[in-house]
Amino acid sequence: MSATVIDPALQHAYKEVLRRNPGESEFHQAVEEVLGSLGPVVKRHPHYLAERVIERLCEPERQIIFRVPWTDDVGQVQINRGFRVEYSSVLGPYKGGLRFHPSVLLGTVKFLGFEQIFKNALTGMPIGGGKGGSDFDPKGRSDAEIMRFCQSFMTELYRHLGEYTDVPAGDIGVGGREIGYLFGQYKRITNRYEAGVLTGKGIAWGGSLARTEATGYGTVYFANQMAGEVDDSLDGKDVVVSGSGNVAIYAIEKVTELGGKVLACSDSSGYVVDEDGIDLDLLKDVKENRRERIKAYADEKGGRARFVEGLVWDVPAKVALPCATQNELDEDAAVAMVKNGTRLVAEGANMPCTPGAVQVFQEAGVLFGPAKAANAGGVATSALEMQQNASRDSWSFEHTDERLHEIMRNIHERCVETAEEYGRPGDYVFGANVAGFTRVADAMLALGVI
Ligand code: NDP
Ligand code: 2IT
Repeated sequence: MSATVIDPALQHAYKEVLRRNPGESEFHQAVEEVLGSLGPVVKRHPHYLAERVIERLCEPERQIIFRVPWTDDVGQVQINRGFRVEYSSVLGPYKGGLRFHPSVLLGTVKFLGFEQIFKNALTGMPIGGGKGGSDFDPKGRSDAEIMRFCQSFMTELYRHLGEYTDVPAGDIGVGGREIGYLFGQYKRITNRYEAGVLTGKGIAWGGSLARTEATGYGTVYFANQMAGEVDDSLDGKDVVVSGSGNVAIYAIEKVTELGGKVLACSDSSGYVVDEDGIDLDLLKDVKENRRERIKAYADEKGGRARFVEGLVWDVPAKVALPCATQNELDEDAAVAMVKNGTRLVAEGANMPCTPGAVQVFQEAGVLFGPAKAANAGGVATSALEMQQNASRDSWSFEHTDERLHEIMRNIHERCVETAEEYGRPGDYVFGANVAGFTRVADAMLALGVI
């Protein structure tokens, strides 16, 4: 089952994407999802077709692929592949994270970069779209190995970066530690303390308070806003979160603060369910400090917590926040969730729900918040970090968090209004795609044939 039907006027553009990017199924999926919303837009604004805006947006401005050689702790040379897809710079410097995970291929980075364009546009901030990463697997590697890898990666990438050119940040497998090593090498090669060239930096050396929390908090602000549309909130709700990384941990923190109860979270080995609600201090200790598997949480917590090798979506809850990775929630899981009483889904991860799952949720009347809207708080706070760096200032946690909250309210409003304007009330997928696309397309036309 596929949720997406592409308007005949856009079929040619989509077929060209398939032809020119063979085998890149995640990229195809991301493009199909956006083009699936644009039929009514090009009918109303035919100049987007005449100016070939969609074909232009389907082709990244620049794609960089490079070798990353490094030496492991036993003296063995290792070779990885590095990527940076500089997708669109019409709204600002390329902006988007770096992912270090063995599954990363060019098509993965392209799908993430494509999503990033519209997400960044939705924030209303001056940031273009890009994404990068490597098939390097950080699991089980020592700090020294991570450092040598990051140094080699940056030795190649630095020439493409700059605070006005391309500004990477974290994503899966890239957090504060990696950003530190990457920034150290950039500074060393360029002989410039150019803080705004990377975001997600440490607080002591140019980072922004609330950036670590921002994606998870922002997703929950967005989910709460969605619930508000039906006179409800997350207070008193059971919630299931997938993943137990950066996004998941701070989504759990904010849900708990707002009075919800997170029953379960996961990693790639399985999930823990804790009927007393996830104990955040223990989770942070296991995952952030010790970098252990999620099973350690259940082993140490005991009581009503247990580890299960399976899919976290088996745990019934009113609210679900997928915060791990793409296509982690499929149609079968969605059908079971609807049966089990799930009423709201907000995507903390990028493209975690398959098209079939999205269709199941939407047909069942489940409120569904797509990634490019729901998880935009991370990159928006990166843009706030860039603002602080540009003015050599640092803001309080409260101020930054309030700005984040306001940005998420605005994104929510933009999605709701755009969906209503086109006669699709409550369709956040449509609202996010169209509002994001329109901002990018109009800027592109203003800048000429680029
Ligand atoms: P982390 O590396 O901190 O955590 C990733 C989590 O997802 C881990 O629990 C990991 O489990 C799990 N996971 C990753 N890959 C897989 C897989 N193939 N199968 C099952 N589980 C998997 O990453 P983040 O929390 O930063 O990112 C999570 C998601 O949020 C990604 O989709 C990312 O693109 C998106 N995102 C991140 C933002 C940010 O600011 N960091 C901003 C917006 C979106 P394990 O440890 O077992 O691999
Ligand atoms: O997917 C995302 O939005 C991110 N990984 C964050 C990007 C950023 O530049 O902060």
